[in-house]
Amino acid sequence: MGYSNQQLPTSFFERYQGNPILVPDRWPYPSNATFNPAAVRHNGDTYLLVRVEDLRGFSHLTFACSKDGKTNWQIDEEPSLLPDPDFNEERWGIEDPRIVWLEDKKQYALTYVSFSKDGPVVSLALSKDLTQFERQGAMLPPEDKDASLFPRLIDGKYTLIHRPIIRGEAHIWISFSPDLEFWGNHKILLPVRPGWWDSSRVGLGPPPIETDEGWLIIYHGVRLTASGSLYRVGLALLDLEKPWIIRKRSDQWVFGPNESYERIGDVPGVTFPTGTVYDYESDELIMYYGAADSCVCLATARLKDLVAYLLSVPDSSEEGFCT
Ligand code: BMA
Repeated sequence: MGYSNQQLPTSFFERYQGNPILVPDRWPYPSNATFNPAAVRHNGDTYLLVRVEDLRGFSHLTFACSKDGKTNWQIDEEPSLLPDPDFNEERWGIEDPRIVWLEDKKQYALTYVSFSKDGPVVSLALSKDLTQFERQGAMLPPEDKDASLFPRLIDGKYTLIHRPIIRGEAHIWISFSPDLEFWGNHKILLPVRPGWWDSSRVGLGPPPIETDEGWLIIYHGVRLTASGSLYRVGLALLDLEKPWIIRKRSDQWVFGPNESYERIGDVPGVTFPTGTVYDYESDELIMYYGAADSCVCLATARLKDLVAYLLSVPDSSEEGFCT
């Protein structure tokens, strides 16, 4: 498969000994599950915006904050962001957020999944301070999930990665907008690979990470097995100025369900990363993920190891194509 380096790709990420870091049993108010958090550094602290599933089965979002991003989490006493009754698409809850700092707007962009009888859609909210959020509504039609904006404009356009399901196919797409309102130039970016570990569905994990070699993409890939879906994690590197071009894509997954907290829970066999925090000085990338749709965990890697690994795999021949 073209990868001759001795280090196994699955050894780049090291699980934190204190996993799981956030569990429903120790939540300040009753909840069934706490998982799939957005992650961001703000005023020197790490904030996780955690998906909380209540005891009716509907989700909302609540902040947990820590100085070092690993220990001593302070959780908001009450939900931080509840579904808004003025937005019909949120009637069955809001889920799986991603947050980026939008450099040109000097605001945070929160993309999340809104759920209703019409199916899941990706919604956008903007915030200057992570306290007040201005909802912008649904971005694209259902069925759509797993979305994040890029943190900066690319060729003067806002750029979105998302995962619509079209004719039953669940590929990762990329779309562009001059104003965050009208979206176009839609292209398939990372397709599922029939027969592989990511054959059934793929979806963006945390927001794209800018490196000297390109945008690092951490994505989940799903394989259907006799006992359910297995959610593992793969990597890709997109061209910096033309991110619809895939420079590299890992053949092998780099992370997957292994520990009991990843194998036992509401949905066994799920590792679902949704946020990262990067420390430039130490080169430590902290990846936050939902485990078994039940709790929040973290694993750390060196960003330079991930990029070096991707550079060592053969060039990808796949390039996003217009529909
Ligand atoms: C996806 C999303 C995630 C969930 C995952 C595994 O479709 O709904 O919220 O973690 O399935 O159940």
